[in-house]
Amino acid sequence: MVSDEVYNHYIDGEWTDGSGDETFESENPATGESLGEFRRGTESDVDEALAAAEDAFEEWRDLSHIDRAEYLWDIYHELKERHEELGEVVTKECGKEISEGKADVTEAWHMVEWAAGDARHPKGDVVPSEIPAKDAYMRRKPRGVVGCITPWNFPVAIPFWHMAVALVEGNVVVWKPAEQTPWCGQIIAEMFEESGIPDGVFNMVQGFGDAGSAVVEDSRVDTVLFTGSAEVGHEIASKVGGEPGKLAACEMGGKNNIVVTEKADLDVAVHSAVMSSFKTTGQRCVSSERLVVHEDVYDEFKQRFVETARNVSVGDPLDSDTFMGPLIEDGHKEKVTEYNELAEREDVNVLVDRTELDDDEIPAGHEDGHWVGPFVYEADPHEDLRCTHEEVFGPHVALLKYSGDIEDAVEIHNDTDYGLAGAIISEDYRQINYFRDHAEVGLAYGNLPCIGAEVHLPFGGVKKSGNGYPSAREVIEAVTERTAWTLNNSKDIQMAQGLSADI
Ligand code: UN1
Repeated sequence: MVSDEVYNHYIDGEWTDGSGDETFESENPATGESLGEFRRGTESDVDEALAAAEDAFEEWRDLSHIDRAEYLWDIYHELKERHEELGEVVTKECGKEISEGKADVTEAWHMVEWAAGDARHPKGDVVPSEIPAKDAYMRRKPRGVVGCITPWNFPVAIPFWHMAVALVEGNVVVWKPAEQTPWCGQIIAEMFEESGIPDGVFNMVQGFGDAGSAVVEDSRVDTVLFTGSAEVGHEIASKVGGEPGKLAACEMGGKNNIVVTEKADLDVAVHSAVMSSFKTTGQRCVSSERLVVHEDVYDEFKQRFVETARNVSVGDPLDSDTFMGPLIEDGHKEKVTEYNELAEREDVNVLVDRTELDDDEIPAGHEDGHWVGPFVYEADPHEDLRCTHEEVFGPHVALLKYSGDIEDAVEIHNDTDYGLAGAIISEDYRQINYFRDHAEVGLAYGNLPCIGAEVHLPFGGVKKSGNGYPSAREVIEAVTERTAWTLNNSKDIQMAQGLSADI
């Protein structure tokens, strides 16, 4: 990008500069350079987008699933063809190292493939009836206008988690991309334009929280899909929850754990923990910030994990040898730094502190990046510390030593308000089964990192991590209504429950 152009919103099949005068810049978090200038959406831009979407709904819903999916297949091919280029854009705009930038695009086309392929699958159920002449079905209908609010950390994949199924099911969409990744938003909107999707079916308004709130609060929106911070998600869920007929599916953060039992293979344990804690610089909602390790293997695990945390490479995310890129923005660097300082005040035992990188660790030309390295400490799992219970969203990791059996480990695992992802590392099937059945999470992993979910599994959490699934295959529940459809194939009115039909 980096051109003189100011990039617009995409509303009703047109690129429009909207009603506001303000613009904002996308910043490369590894260098601080500007990647482009974008219009900042206003309430009135959202209003226009919602009006266009409402108008488009009647015709769009009358197309078949298969015809609607055709537009998505175009986008699927486009995502594949532009894999390298788009992967680089993701990396430049959100700072994830390059294999992650590309994986984000891959995850997006997986989601589109799932949604468009699903157009040809059976929908609903054929249900038996008490009365032989009656046919009974559960059918699905689109809910209408779906408002999508997506985060910066998966700027290509998550928008498709929200939008692909919603569109194939016959809904229309108003989308606000994250303000940190408008360039990815721009490219996705261009793909929709090129697909020839009817005007108003897909609309994008760039901007900040005020534009997002305008989407959430408008009564024309039937479903709000949100992926992002717990703070915003809970606000959305409670606002929308008070409006009859409106629905919100929100997937939020986590304070995710990996349990390493005395029966663990320690190579698998260290590898899984390093991937889960440091990939994406800890900025996945599924990243692990708590490692619950049995006393029998604690010392060896600690020595190996700490060694890796000290040496893991932080640097230019476009360089394929880099393991961790920068944090997304300055404000986030401040937040992570504050949590690292808080941990010290809470008197934990700090094992690795790379809050400030040494000058020679920062690649030339990247001095303005938002750099941070791993921060690792050990703490008492039974103490009610803020640093071991609040989500940091960075490479801030607690080692929590436990003794006893798997029941004790799972009790510690479940001792947070969140419940998104968790993993157990063990070679013992009884421990694995116990974890699978008792870990309070939506995504449970055995002998794997707790990042890297695939799109055809449900993706969502329990407790403070979510209500509903704004993502992957379960999103269908949030974007469709169920109708119980019953048809009488005789001239007689016969009632269920033995009710007399005599008049
Ligand atoms: C997120 O962290 O916000 O499971 C989403 C994963 C990815 C999605 C993460 N497929 O790690």
